Amino acid sequence: MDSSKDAHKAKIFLVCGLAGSGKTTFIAKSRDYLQGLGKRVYVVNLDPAVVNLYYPVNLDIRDNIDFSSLCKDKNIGPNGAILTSLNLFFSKIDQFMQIMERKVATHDYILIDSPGQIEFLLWSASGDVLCDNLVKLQKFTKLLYVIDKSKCIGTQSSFLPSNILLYSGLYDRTRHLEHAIVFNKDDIPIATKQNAVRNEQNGYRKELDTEILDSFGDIFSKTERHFVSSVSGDGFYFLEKSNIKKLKQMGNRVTE
Ligand SMILES: Nc1nc2c(ncn2[C@@H]2O[C@H](COP(=O)(O)OP(=O)(O)OP(=O)(O)O)[C@@H](O)[C@H]2O)c(=O)[nH]1
Ligand SMILES: [Mg+2]
Repeated sequence: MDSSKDAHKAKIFLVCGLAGSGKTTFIAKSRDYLQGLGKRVYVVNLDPAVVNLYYPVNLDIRDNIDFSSLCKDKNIGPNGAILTSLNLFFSKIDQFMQIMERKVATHDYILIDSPGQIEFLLWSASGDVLCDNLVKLQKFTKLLYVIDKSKCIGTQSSFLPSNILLYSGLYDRTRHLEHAIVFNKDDIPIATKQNAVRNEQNGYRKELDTEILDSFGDIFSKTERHFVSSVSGDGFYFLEKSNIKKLKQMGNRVTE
């Protein structure tokens, strides 16, 4: 890539997280938000099993992999078939990266949606191959780990620790990428004792932060955290570097 092309490179966001955390909805809202600011956005879908996408996709793994036939032909269940699909897809990483190389020069953002089977990033070769190649192409490749915030406190008390354990593994494996944790579904009220007495968001965030930091201080204290609603669109300004000052004023941890 020549130096004139290097001057402009799309930021890459690789969006991952457990099934149902809201990755696809988050991508759809991010796309709308960024396009509303006049940014050129390229969207990649890496979920071979998704039925409905909430956004127009530019590059879709489903155009290359026939998920149903794969399950049938190899006699494997859906989870295994998702990982196999990704392995097959990224066995042609050169072709994928040729496209990415072109798009990084012509767009402002590349958003990559991924399946809830985060094993592909945790211990599968396809995750390594993808991350290594992306970061080689664009230093600003950021892994956004999406967590369903509405499940974090209350009856489902194992939800947050489970997520953090998984994230810790991911963090270890993808240290060469930038990272942020996105607490999604910020619009959903959480029915807890603490929640009942809190009147404003910042109070709750402090509680959540404290709980996280007490349990898994090191990794979380090093990681940016953002609170968004992929339904209302609140909180998406963090995607834009120009909003760093605003984020700092609001007390968010940000890296520059
Ligand atoms: N209230 C609320 N619901 C949300 C939000 N984000 C996603 N959802 C809902 O959560 C459900 C799951 O959202 P998806 O975007 O499909 O989640 P996903 O992480 O892509 O799921 P998988 O692809 O299956 O791993 C859907 O019913 C969404 O409408 C949010 O910010 N607020
Ligand atoms: Mg999805």
